Amino acid sequence: MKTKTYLFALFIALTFTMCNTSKKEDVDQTEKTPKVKESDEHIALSPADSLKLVNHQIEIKGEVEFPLQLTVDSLRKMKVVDINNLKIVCQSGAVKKDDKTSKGVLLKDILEKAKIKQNGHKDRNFYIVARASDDYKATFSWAEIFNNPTGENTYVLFEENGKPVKNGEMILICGNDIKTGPRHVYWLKTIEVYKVK
Ligand SMILES: Nc1nc2c(c(=O)[nH]1)N[C@H]1C(S)=C(S)[C@@H](COP(=O)(O)O)O[C@H]1N2
Ligand SMILES: [Mo]
Repeated sequence: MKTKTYLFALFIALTFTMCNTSKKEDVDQTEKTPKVKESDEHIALSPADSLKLVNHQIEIKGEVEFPLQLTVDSLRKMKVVDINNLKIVCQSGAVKKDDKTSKGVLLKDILEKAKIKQNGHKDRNFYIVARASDDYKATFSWAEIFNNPTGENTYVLFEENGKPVKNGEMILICGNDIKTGPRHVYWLKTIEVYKVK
């Protein structure tokens, strides 16, 4: 009888100890977790830091026959399109920019120059990532660019309202999106072509 009481007491004691230990761990873990930065936070960069993000050329790479490096000058030698009334609207609904006139080259023309490596006409499952030097990115599909009106309204811009673009030298923009902010990539660095595995 005594042994039973003793064992029972021991069981209760152990249970409490274990509960306390796990609780302690929980508390420790939350204390160790660093405060996560809000991913949609707008960080104000110093002029010097934002200059570091500027690229004088963009690279077209990945699943292409002819990887390219394009500057504003090389874009000017391609088929330049005048775009009117381009509004950049954030996902929040805020109007960020209202360009009366802009100049750019169709992403489709750039990708045709680089020539996506396709194995026959059924090989169409590619995606295209436009990436900036701050690692902001936007994604397009092959079908959107080559078999959809979106392809006729997606550009690499180099001029806005008669002036060079701000925040880098080239911006990728899709004029067909409902909110144009998300696929407006400034500090453009690379256009990467990937095949769906
Ligand atoms: N490289 C880069 N491009 C970017 C962003 C960014 O943080 N980095 N922000 C995007 C967002 S959320 C919007 S709404 C538009 C306009 O942003 P702005 O207000 O910073 O000009 O650009 C987009 N392009
Ligand atoms: Mo935004």
